[in-house]
Amino acid sequence: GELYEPEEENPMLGWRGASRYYSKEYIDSFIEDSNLQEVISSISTACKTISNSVRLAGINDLLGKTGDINVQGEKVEKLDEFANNTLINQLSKSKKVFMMGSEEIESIILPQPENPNAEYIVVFDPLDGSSNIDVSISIGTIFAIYKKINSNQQDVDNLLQKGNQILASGYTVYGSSTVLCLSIPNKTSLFTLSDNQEFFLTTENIVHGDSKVYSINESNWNKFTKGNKLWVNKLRSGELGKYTARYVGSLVADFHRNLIKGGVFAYPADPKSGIGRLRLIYECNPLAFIAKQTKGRATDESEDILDIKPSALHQRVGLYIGGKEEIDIREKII
Ligand code: AHM
Ligand code: MG
Repeated sequence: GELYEPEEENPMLGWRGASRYYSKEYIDSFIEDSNLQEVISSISTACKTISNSVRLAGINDLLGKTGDINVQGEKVEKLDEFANNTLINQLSKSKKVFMMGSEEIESIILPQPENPNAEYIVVFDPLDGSSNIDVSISIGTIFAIYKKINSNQQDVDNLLQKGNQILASGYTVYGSSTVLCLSIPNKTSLFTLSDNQEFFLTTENIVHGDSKVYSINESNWNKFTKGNKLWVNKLRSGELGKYTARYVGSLVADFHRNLIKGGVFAYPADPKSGIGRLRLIYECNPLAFIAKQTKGRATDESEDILDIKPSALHQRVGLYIGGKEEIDIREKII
C-alpha cells in the first residue's frame, strides 16, 4: 500500500501522533480480492455517516423512538433505523453484496438493485447498545462478511453459516473517538476517524489485553447457574489477583475496552430456557472471530462460539468472550 500524504500537515488532527496510513490504502494492501475490499470500504463509509449522525443526533431530531417494534420485540430507536438504512444503502451501492442480514430486519435482505452474481454476504447489528443512544454513551456497529454458499436469493442458509466461515469481521465504536476495528485471519487493526473523515491506522496487529476486569450484568445473579456463581466468585476472591468490574451495557464498547486493556465479558444464557440475551450471528460471531485472531477466546455455555451451527437468523446464545485465561478457568470450574 501507499503512504497517504496529507496536503497540509495539521497538528490539530494529530498526523504526527498517528500512522500516516489511512484505512483504504492499508486494507487494500493486505486484502487481495478487490470485491472484498469494496465491501469493507462500503461498511467504513456507512460507519462515517452513522458516526456523524450519532454525534449530532440531539440537534437533528434523531433521538427517541420511531414508534415501530422490531423483530426482537423492542421499540425501534430513530438512530437504529437510520444506521440500518445507511448500511443497506451503502452495501447495495457497492454492487458486491449478494445478501444481508440485520438485527433490525426479520428475514433476508437483498440489495437494491439485486446482485444475483455477487459473492458476498454481510451480517450486521447496525447500532449496538440501543439503550445508551439517548444518554450519549458509547454505541457501535458490528459486522461480519462471508462468501455465499449457494446462489438462491431466498435461501437463509446463506446467512446461517458458522462463525468459523467468516472472512473478515469488525466493529465501529462511536465513543469519545470513533474507532473502527477490522479483523482478518491473523491481522486485527484499529483505525481512528479524523476530523476530515478519514480512518487512520492507530493500532496494528492488536493482541487481547491482560488486565483483570470482568464485565457482567450482576443484576441477573439469581438466574446464574451454580457453576457461573462459583466462577464469578473465583474472579472476585482475589486468588487470581485483584479484579475490578466494568460494564457499559453496550456489548461493542465492553468488548472494545476489554480487547485493548484486558478482561472478560459474560452474558450467560437463562438456565431454564437455555436462551441467551445476545444474538449469535451479528453480535457474538463477529466479535468471537476478533477474539480468536487476537489470542482471546469466545464460548457459549459449553462450546466455542465459532463452532455453533446457527439454526435461525436471530438466535440468542450465552456469551463468554475476551480473556483466554478467565474463560479457561470457567471451563475448569463449571
Ligand atoms: P441491542 O443490540 O438492542 O442494543 O441489545 C444488545 C445489548 C448489548 O449491547 C449489551 O451487551 C446488552 O444488550 C446489555 O443488556 P442488559 O441491559 O441486559 O445488561
Ligand atoms: Mg446489539
